[in-house]
Amino acid sequence: MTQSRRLTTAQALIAFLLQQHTRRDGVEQRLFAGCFGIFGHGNVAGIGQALQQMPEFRYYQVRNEQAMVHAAIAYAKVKNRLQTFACTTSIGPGATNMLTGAATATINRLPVLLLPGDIFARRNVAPVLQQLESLQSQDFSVNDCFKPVSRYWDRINRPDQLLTALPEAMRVLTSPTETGAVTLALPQDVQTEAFDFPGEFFDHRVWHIARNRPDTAALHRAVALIRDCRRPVIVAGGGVIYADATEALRKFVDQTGIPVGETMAGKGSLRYDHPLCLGGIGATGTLAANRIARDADLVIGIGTRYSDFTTASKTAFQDPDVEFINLNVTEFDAGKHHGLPLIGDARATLEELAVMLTGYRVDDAYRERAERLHHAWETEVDRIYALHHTPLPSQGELFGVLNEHSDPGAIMVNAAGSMPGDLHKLWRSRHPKNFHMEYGNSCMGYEIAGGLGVKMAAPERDVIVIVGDGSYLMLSSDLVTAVQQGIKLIVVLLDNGGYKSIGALSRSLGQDGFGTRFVRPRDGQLEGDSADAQPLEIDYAANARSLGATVITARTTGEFSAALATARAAENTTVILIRNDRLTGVPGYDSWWDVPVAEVSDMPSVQEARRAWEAMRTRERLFL
Ligand SMILES: Cc1ncc(C[n+]2csc(CCOP(=O)(O)OP(=O)(O)O)c2C)c(N)n1
Ligand SMILES: [Mg+2]
Repeated sequence: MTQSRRLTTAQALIAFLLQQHTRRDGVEQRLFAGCFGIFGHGNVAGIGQALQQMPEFRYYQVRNEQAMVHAAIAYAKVKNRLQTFACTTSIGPGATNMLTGAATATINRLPVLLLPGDIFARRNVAPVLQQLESLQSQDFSVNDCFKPVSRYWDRINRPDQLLTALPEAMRVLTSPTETGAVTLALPQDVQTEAFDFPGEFFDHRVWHIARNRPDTAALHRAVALIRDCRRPVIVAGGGVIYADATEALRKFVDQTGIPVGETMAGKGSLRYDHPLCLGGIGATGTLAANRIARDADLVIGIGTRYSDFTTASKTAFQDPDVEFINLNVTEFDAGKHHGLPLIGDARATLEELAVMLTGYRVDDAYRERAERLHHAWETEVDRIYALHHTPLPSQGELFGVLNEHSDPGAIMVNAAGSMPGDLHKLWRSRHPKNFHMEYGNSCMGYEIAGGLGVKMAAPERDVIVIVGDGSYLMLSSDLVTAVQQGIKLIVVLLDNGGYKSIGALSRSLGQDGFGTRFVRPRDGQLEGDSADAQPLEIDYAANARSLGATVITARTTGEFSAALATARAAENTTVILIRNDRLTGVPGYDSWWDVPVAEVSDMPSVQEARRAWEAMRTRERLFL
C-alpha cells in the first residue's frame, strides 16, 4: 500500500489524468496532452488551482469553449484516438458552449474529456450566478444537457466518487467502440473539497488498445461471399485510418483487385493515384466510385458508419441483390444494412482475410473497368483544376492550386459549406492524414479551432485550414490562440459573399437562394439571387489582422499560388483571403442527397423540385 494523498477533488483529478497512458502495437503515450480551458467562478478555484499547482499537465488558454473541444478532437483524430485533451469550463454558458463540441466528438467517435463546472452540491447559497432553476428538482443543472451527446456522463458530488468515475471514464475514452465525449460535471464547491485518496490511485496506468479479431465462422461466411460475388467494392471509412490499416488495405486491394471508394473520414485510406482508388463515394463522390457502387453486388464497408452522404441517402447501391459485409470495431455499425458483421479491428481483420482469400482475384474485365474509371476521374479533376474562371476564380481551381503547391506532407482541414463536397471529389490525398474533414457534424466553426488541434498533434507538418466566410464569421477567435502559442496555421479564407452551399441547395429546391447571401435587406426582405442585391462590405483582412494574423489578399490563381508560397515560408499564422465565384460549383456525379422539398407551394420552381424529389425518393433502398 502506498501512502494516501490528501488532495482536493480537482487536484486528484489532474494527478490521475497525468498518469493515464494508451498502448497499441508496442507504442505507449500519455492519454492527455494537456488541458484547454477558460476559467470562471465555476472552475477557477478548483481545476484552475490544480492546473496552476501541476504545470506538468499543461494548460492552454483559449477564446471559446466550443472551439477548444473542436481543437481537442482534431488532435485526437490526428493521433488515431490514442491521445486527446481535457477541457475545463466554468458553470452555465461556459459549460453549455461545449455542447456543440460534445456532439461533434460523439458523432465522429472521437475521444475528449469535458469537465464543465457545476452548481453547488451543498445548495444552501442557490441560486448561484448562471444557475438554471427548476421547479421539478434541485438536482437539475444545464450540464444535464450533455447526457445525450456524451458516451459517458457523471456528476461528481463528493470527492471519493472520483475513485469509481475516473476509471470508467478512461475505459470509455480509450475504447475504440465506445469512445466519444466523456463529461464529468464538477460542482464548484466539490472541486475544492479535500479527501485522503489512496496512493495507488495515482499509479502509472496503461490502457491497452486491442486489435480484436472477428468470429471465425463470420470470417468464413465473408470469404465465401467474396469468392461468390462478381462486382465487389470496398467502402473505406475513418476506421481504416484510426486502426492504422491503410497499408493492410493497400495490400488487400493489390491482392484481390477490389476497388475502393472513400468516405469523408476515410479519404486518404488509399493514395489517390492507386489505380483502384476511386476517390470519394456517395452524395459528394466521384463518377468512378458512384458507377462502381451503383452496380456492385457486394459492398465491403470497412470502418464506416454509412452516413447518408456515403450511401447517397440509400440510393448509391442499386443492384437488387446487393449484399454487405461490414468490418467494424463496433457491433452497432457492423450490423447496418443487414450486413454480415465482421466485428473487429480493421488491420488485424484485413490481414486475416487476405490470407483466407489466397488465390482469389476479381475478374480482369471488372478490374479494368474500375481502372478506366479511375483514370477518367483523374482527367476530370485536371479539367476542374484548370478551369480559369473569370472574373473571379472558381473554388475548384483554387483547390487545385492548394493541392499541387502545398507540401505533400501537409494536412488540409475543413468541415462545412460548399468546400467538403468539392474537396471530397477533388483533393488528391497523398497520405492518410492529408485530408482532415470533420463531416460527422459538419460544424461551421470547426476549421480554425480544428487546425489548432491538428498542428499541435503534428507540429512538423504544414496545416492548411480552408474556411468559408460564413464559418469564419461564426468562429474565428482562436486565431488569437494560434498567434499566442506560436502554433502556425495557413488559413485560406474563401470569400464568396455568403453561404454558397446552402444557396446552391436552396436553388436546387426551387427557392432562389433566399437568405443565403450576405446582402442588405430590401423592404425588410433578404434577397436571394437578384443581380442588384446590395452586398455587405466585410473587411476580413482587417479582421484577421486585428487578431494578430498576417494577412495576404489574393485576386487571381497566380496571386493565390504566390501567397501560398509566402504563407508556407512565414513563421506567423497567415490568412490568405481570396474572393471566388459564388455560383460556379463542381457538378454532382450520379449522386443524390435526400433533402425533402415543400409538398405545397405557390412557386412553380418549388413544385418542379418536389416532383424531381419524389422521383428520386423511389430509388432509396431499405436493405432488409
Ligand atoms: C454550426 C452550423 N450552422 C449551420 C450549418 C448549416 N450550414 C452548412 S454549410 C452553411 C454555409 C457555410 O457558409 P461558408 O462557410 O461561407 O461556406 P460556403 O457554403 O459559402 O462554401 C451552413 C449555414 C452548419 N453546418 N453548421
Ligand atoms: Mg461562403
